[in-house]
Amino acid sequence: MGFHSGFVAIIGRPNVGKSTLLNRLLGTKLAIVTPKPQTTRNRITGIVSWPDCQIVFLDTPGIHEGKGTLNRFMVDEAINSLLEADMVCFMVDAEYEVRADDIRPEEQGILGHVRNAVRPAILVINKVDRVEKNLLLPVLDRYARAFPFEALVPLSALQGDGVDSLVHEVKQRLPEGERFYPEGQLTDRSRDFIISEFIREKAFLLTHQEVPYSVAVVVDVVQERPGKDRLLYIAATLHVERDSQKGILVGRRGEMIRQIGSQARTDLEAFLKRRIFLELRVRVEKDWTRSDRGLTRVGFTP
Ligand SMILES: Nc1nc2c(ncn2[C@@H]2O[C@H](COP(=O)(O)OP(=O)(O)O)[C@@H](O)[C@H]2O)c(=O)[nH]1
Ligand SMILES: [Mg+2]
Repeated sequence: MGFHSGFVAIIGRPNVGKSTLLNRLLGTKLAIVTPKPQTTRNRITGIVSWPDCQIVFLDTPGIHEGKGTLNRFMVDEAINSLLEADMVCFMVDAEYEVRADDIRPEEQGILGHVRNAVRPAILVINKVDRVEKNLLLPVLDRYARAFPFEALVPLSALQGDGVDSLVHEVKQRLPEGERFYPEGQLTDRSRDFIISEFIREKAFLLTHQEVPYSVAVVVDVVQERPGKDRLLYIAATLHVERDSQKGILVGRRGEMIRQIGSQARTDLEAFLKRRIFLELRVRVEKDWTRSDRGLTRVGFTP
């Protein structure tokens, strides 16, 4: 048998566990995960290589009905990923599904996108650690009737159960082809992008209400600091939409931004496997989520 390879988009509503699955597949934390919906804003590749196969998974923002330029950008990222992919993993949340007695309009809408893209699809029912297994039968049944899925795979992205079956189902359906990336490469995203995401995750986790949704992080400098401890110096700017949000992000006597910095540094040191000096500043880019120009100014490339 020859070498197989392909792109596989992971799509679904916000918060179903798409990024958690990507990290599980990679065996390392690449995509940021929080309990809040709409954590992921860009399409993020995670590359998994075997001796006979390479799968490029595309983690995507959740598909939802959001207003504003940023939300539209996010949904476009997800839908465009469908068109890049050879196959689709459509993810739903077991905990929600076992209580429902029908497929809700949001999921129907996403199925419509999969249908339009004409891609083979696997249904992934995530978070099965939260439900009784026998309650899944009616869920499997109604999704099997709604769409000609190639396979239906219940799993727990968090705990890992069922993830091997998903890989098995995907592998056997991939086209024959060459590797897209060298073995060992984890993502096609730049180091600066990953750094900015790790910082954004902490801001997302530590703030509330609309503030997390108004933060964008741009890495300004990444510089080797020669000397005996070989520090990597990183400077980044957190952009917010309004002055009041700047106040919250900086915090009383700078406490909040210090906490964001210290937590981000710990994760970055683990990811980059070296010591880091991290300097953060906060800047207001008025209403950046509301215009293309705003998005561009805080580092989005449409
Ligand atoms: N219990 C449980 N929680 C999960 C599982 N997968 C993800 N989560 C949680 O669901 C939340 C959203 O996860 P995330 O990966 O960010 O979802 P995304 O928005 O679809 O990318 C986080 O709090 C995760 O820890 C799972 O298999 N079981
Ligand atoms: Mg995500």
